[in-house]
Amino acid sequence: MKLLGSQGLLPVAVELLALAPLVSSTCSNPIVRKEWRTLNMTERKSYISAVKCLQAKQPITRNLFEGVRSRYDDFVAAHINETDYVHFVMFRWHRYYVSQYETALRDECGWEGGQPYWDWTLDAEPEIFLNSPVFDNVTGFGGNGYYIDTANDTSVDIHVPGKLGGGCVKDGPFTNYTVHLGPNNSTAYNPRCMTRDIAPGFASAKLNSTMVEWTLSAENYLDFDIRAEGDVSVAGMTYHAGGHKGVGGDVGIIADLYASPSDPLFFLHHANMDRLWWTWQGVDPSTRLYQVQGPDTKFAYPFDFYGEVPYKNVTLAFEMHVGFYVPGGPEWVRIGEVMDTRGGKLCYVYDKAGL
Ligand SMILES: *[C@@H]1O[C@H](CO)[C@@H](O)[C@H](O)[C@H]1NC(C)=O
Ligand SMILES: *[C@@H]1O[C@H](CO)[C@@H](O)[C@H](O)[C@H]1NC(C)=O
Ligand SMILES: *[C@@H]1O[C@H](CO)[C@@H](O)[C@H](O)[C@H]1NC(C)=O
Ligand SMILES: *[C@@H]1O[C@H](CO)[C@@H](O)[C@H](O)[C@H]1NC(C)=O
Ligand SMILES: *[C@@H]1O[C@H](CO)[C@@H](O)[C@H](O)[C@H]1NC(C)=O
Ligand SMILES: *[C@@H]1O[C@H](CO)[C@@H](O)[C@H](O)[C@H]1NC(C)=O
Ligand SMILES: *[C@@H]1O[C@H](CO)[C@@H](O)[C@H](O)[C@H]1NC(C)=O
Ligand SMILES: *[C@@H]1O[C@H](CO)[C@@H](O)[C@H](O)[C@H]1NC(C)=O
Ligand SMILES: *[C@@H]1O[C@H](CO)[C@@H](O)[C@H](O)[C@H]1NC(C)=O
Ligand SMILES: [Cu+2]
Repeated sequence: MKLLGSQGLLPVAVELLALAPLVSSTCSNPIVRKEWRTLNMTERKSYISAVKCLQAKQPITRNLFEGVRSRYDDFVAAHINETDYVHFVMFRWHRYYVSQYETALRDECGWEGGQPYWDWTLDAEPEIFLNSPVFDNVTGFGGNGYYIDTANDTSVDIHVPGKLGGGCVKDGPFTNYTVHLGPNNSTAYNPRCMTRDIAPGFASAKLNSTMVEWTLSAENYLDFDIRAEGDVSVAGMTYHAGGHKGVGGDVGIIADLYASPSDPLFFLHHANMDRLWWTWQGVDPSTRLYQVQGPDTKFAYPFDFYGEVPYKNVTLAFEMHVGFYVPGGPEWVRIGEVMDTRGGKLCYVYDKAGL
């Protein structure tokens, strides 16, 4: 394992965690989540088939959201509806969300593994970024969209430097895949192709190992969260925005704050960020496993980029609205129930910590 920083404390702690995991009585056989390129070709194709299966299955929330057309759309619509409420309890909400998606792939579409993650540090060089196995046109999610000049597009609030696409994804298993929801907070029926707008240089700068090391060296949850989420300027964006805007650029759907899960890569990106949080927690579980800080309100301190906003700090008892995308599933989940990936409402681990 590569050393993080000079003191070498993290790898030691991470190995201890791996040897003596925090055993929960209800989770003796956790699902193991693996990096995309460590799956063999048969497994990669099965995962893609399971995603396509969700995209072809009947939805359960069509009565709630007009534009929903598939079981996959249930997840997209839930994300759109909750975005204004869950940011910035973001990592806690997305941890549960990705785990429910994983459950749907397994229980409803025959996937046998854990939700794969994309360790983007392995691809974070401008010249090789587009060759990532996640963009493979047979055993990945396809590559970029065709080029559209969006320099003067006034619907783009922040322009991503060096974007190379913008149009429909033109190769791979999701060529011509029709997304139904968005843009932004709209859940009306709006069929159009799935777009990507990859920016290899921007992505590499935001997703490389330097960025990850710096984020993992945060001393408390709030600082970790601030580093991982970044701010709303091109310079201040960090790895969360690096995945969304590095792949979505100016107009790719994964860059849409609300409708981003329309691109299946969303779930590999968020699984990796969840893995990095899990890694960070594992360095000092007695302090970090249940450490919770941050506001209950969007763009409130310390994410008050647009001015002061009234808020309260969340606690483990804070209830997150998770939506209606699981038949019979809970509508609300407490933050304390998703802090430990092997306890509460969760039961999974990652095959590998850190870099
Ligand atoms: C791929 O992995 C699966 C286990 O998930 C195994 O059953 C299968 O034999 C492997 N296939 C190849 C071609 O290695
Ligand atoms: C995938 O990409 C390779 C290399 O660019 C190309 O030769 C091949 O035809 C493509 N295959 C498909 C199915 O698009
Ligand atoms: C964008 O605007 C600039 C300045 O007005 C102009 O020179 C350029 O041709 C425009 N680009 C496109 C694609 O319309
Ligand atoms: C989505 O919201 C952004 C930010 O508020 C805005 O700039 C953009 O015009 C909206 N996009 C569309 C297609 O409505
Ligand atoms: C995608 O759609 C375009 C335009 O309708 C069509 O020309 C092309 O053959 C389609 N590609 C695939 C792989 O279905
Ligand atoms: C969607 O966003 C617009 C513009 O920000 C806002 O006026 C509207 O109330 C929002 N709709 C919903 C359903 O949240
Ligand atoms: C990561 O990107 C930053 C910004 O471009 C750069 O300064 C740094 O050297 C890069 N780190 C690695 C390991 O390439
Ligand atoms: C929230 O917590 C921070 C420290 O993490 C503290 O500085 C701030 O005053 C708290 N805000 C409220 C409203 O309690
Ligand atoms: C949308 O989100 C709000 C806020 O969390 C929630 O009260 C409402 O029930 C949600 N609607 C649906 C249909 O999920
Ligand atoms: Cu995200």
